[in-house]
Amino acid sequence: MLKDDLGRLQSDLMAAISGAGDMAALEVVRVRALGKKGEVTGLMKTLGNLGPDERKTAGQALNTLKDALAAAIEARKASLAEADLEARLATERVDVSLPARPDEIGRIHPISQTIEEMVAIFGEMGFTVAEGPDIEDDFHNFTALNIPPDHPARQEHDTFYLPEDAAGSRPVLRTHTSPVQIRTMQAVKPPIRIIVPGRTFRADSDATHSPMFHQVEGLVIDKTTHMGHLKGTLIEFCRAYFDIDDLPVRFRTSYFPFTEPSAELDIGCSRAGGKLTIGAGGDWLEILGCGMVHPRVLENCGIDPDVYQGFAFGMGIERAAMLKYGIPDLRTFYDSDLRWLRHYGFLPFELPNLVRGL
Ligand code: 2NM
Repeated sequence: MLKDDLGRLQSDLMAAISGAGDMAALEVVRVRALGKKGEVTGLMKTLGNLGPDERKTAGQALNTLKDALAAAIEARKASLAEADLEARLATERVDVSLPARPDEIGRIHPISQTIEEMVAIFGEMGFTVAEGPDIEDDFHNFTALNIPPDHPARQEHDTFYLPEDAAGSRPVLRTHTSPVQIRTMQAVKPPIRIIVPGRTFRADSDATHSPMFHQVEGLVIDKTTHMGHLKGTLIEFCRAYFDIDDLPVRFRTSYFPFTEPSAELDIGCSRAGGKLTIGAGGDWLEILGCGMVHPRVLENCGIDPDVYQGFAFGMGIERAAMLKYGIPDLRTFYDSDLRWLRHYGFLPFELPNLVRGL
């Protein structure tokens, strides 16, 4: 084995490596040089026929060659990969300043749209949006809201409990957004005027219940806030949301542990011929729950009930969206079905505002 032969082999293979135009061609060269039946591997196998001194020199030379080839192949691989990436970046370049293509435009989910509508209506009245964690502790989700220890809502059956934490208490997935009202009352001195849209969780799943759903709740606290403010705010909200100026509304006595007195608000509707029409006919449809915040709830949050009082309300967003937009099945909200979204979704440029109308 001559030094010249090795030199020629090295320059041949190096030329082949740098000439390889893609990964496949490079792999062919690698197999030809270093594969089981490759040229360098073949020479390695002949070392056994040499005398000890010759074997040592030739072995070292072959190893050096092998290392040089392997390094050259890796370097070529890296530069091919980079060229590949450059080519893809060049062909897949997107001009983000171009207008959206009308046929491929995305849609706003009806839940997002409904939240935006509610935020626009309450925003006009001076409410701001508050948010809080999905995972809550027992105090904020139940105790502070005057929900007693034996209340059915606390049962395993209705509430998703998480494993016990280090302190021995069990966090919950919030069953309503009211813990955000509690956190707000703990943190800020009244006057308070907030709405709280967000995800809520209850262990319930059938045609009209989803284990994850959305609520909007609201809270107003001030020194002279009274039931008249509650009625005016919620009647105005319903008429704006359903866009019916003379929408019939009635308040029906109810019970919640966190409000006293409590009521549910019904809106007028017709069910003639099995078809639901909002705003017409002699029937009623429940739309939200409300009441004057219970003095014990105020106290639990460090607000003096002899100085402050207020009202709160809550409603389901999916239900409100289904009623307004004629969406018949709750479960379709979470299917991520693009055909459904194209049908029931909203264009991004149609986001609600009260100037143009909802
Ligand atoms: C409802 C109905 C009535 C409510 C009460 C409170 C708080 F924190 F202020 F006590 N937040 N939300 C409330 C009252 C919620 O949902 C049907």
